[in-house]
Amino acid sequence: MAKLTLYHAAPSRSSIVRWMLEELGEPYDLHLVSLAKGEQHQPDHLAVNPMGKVPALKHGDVVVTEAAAICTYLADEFPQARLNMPVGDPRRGPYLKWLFFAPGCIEPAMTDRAFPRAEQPRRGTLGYGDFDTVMEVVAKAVEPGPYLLGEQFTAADVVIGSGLRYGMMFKLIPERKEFQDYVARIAQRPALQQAQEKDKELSAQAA
Ligand SMILES: N[C@@H](CCC(=O)N[C@@H](CS)C(=O)NCC(=O)O)C(=O)O
Repeated sequence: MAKLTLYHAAPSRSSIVRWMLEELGEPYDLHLVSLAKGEQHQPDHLAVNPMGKVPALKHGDVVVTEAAAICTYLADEFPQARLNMPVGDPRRGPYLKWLFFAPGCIEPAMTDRAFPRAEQPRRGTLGYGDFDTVMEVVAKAVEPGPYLLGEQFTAADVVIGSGLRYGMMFKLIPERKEFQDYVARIAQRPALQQAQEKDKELSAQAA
């Protein structure tokens, strides 16, 4: 089987992919990248991810970057883990919507809120519209539970769940009851707990 290698720094957005890998239960290697030492800008890393960022994933000869794309890729490559929605399943539409919604709407809405622009663009020019609508749409989606698509936990929960967890941790997302309840549910996932435990050990070693 082709080897999986995660280019990782803990804690960072590559922790999203580490959680996804733990959910898959497939063996993987880590290639640690010290962001503090600027290793992400060194030629050997730029050859893997010309954006100079983590995460990146190597699967055999395939390289995938962008956390949400990596999670989508892994879910489809390892369907036995039932973290994807296969082509032909009507739930694949909303599943893909949520995988794109995190980097396409939640993240830019959070960033714009954290670093306001000198001049606020018209709502129609922003792909995410406005912060409050983004929050309302996500809150309504996670409220029924247990997961975004109902009973089945998917890669979309890894991606959206990570965005909500980090957003609330850094006070960039309101601590609404819908978000708190959803984040509390996903915090019960043994794979997330394992990923966090392993990342904690890594951070301690690096300190
Ligand atoms: N759009 C990318 C963002 C990745 C990203 O910004 N990673 C940060 C760590 S959280 C990074 O590598 N920063 C180092 C740098 O930009 O120098 C994704 O979703 O994977």
